[in-house]
Amino acid sequence: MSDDKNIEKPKVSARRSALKAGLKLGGLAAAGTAGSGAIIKSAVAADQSKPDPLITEIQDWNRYMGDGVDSNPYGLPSKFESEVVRRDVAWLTADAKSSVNFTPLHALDGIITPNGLCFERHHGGVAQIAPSDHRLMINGLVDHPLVFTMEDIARFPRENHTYFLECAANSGMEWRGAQLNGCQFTHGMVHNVVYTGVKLKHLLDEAGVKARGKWLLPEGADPAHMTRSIPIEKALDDCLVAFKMNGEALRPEQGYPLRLVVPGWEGNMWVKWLRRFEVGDQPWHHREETSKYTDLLADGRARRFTWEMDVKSVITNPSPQAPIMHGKGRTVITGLAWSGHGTIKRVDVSTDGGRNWVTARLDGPSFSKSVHRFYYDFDWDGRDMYLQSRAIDNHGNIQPTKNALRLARGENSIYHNNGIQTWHVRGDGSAENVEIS
Ligand SMILES: Nc1nc2c(c(=O)[nH]1)N[C@H]1C(S)=C(S)[C@@H](COP(=O)(O)O)O[C@H]1N2
Ligand SMILES: [Mo]
Repeated sequence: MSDDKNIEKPKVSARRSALKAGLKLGGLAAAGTAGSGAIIKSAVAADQSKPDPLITEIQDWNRYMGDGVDSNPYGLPSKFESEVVRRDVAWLTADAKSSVNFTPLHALDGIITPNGLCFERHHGGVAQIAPSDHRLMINGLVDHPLVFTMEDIARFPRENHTYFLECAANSGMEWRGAQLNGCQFTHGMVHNVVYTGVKLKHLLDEAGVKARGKWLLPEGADPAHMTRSIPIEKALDDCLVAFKMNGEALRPEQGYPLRLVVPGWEGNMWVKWLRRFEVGDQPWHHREETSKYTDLLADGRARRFTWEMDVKSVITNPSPQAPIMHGKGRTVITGLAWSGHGTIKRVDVSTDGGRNWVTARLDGPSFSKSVHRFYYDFDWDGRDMYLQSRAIDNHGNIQPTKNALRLARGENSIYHNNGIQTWHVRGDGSAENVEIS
């Protein structure tokens, strides 16, 4: 429990004038005592002694009738949220069809990524496929080669699971040093969605995988003909063939009408516009743009088959695109943590570049292979901070520092950078991507 003497109560004069203006400050100080044992000051910044026209005068939106129902048959976010969009980094890729954009992590909360904000990564643009024209074929080492329509697939038992998808190249630009100024760009190749679909196992059982069938080749119906080799154990374990995301049909960008879900494994394997599975007895030799997904080591050897996404976290607020606007005092730090191995057990936060750590508060559902939301509620003294977060998963895997990763894998890598991120927060609340050694 917090020591009551340390809680700065709202000034009596402030309380009185606020009451005059019709605002009740009921229990504000008490509400703040829950956070991590820290001293919490009043969160009310406005000068309470002056009348505020926004509270004392009737505003237009409080006076005139608004739009009726049906003005937006498929609803859109408030016009005041127009800055909250996916963004790309123009110089990263040569054109927009084989490209990537990034989830605005700094503008979101909770654990679900809204469908319209899920980052996109495609190698041949977005295929537009009518569900009635879509087919999924299973061939190769099976007893009965089969072709499914979308209706056929929906007749298998459906399941709902919340999973993150992270591109193996997420944070890849940061291997050699702090590079991009915003968590949207350093960490935004991740999204977290509730999928509705059927277990791939049901479809494979229907086709009957032969004993020699050890590998699976999913293929996309986009011009990239995206393919990847997946070991049959994973396919039969928790892979889904999904047609809904967050309750509605997949978005075209995310593979409408059908995509493969490969929980915990790198995004490249989650084939979109999924049209075929071939069952084989060994991994396939892949075309250049997919075989790139190996990690080049300092000695020139490559780490292959690094499919699982390791434990990782990032502070989303504050961050370069989301500075602290309210000055010192009561502050909420928040971020995301995830592990391709399971759930997140703990997240630690440091304000001094990793010298001291405090345990953050996890809040929201804790699903395996899903992102977790953490908060650190504390009282900022207004001094410079070097903010870091460090996640630990339920298998005891601990997120490494960037330097530890470099020691292990050298500087040539791009993929699978799960190193600890540092934001330098200055006294004015602005934040910058930095590295400290
Ligand atoms: N058919 C197809 N599937 C694909 C790709 C693609 O270009 N074509 N890109 C892959 C890569 S590299 C990633 S990281 C994820 C991105 O999924 P998203 O666009 O839903 O974020 O899809 C994967 N599946
Ligand atoms: Mo990717």
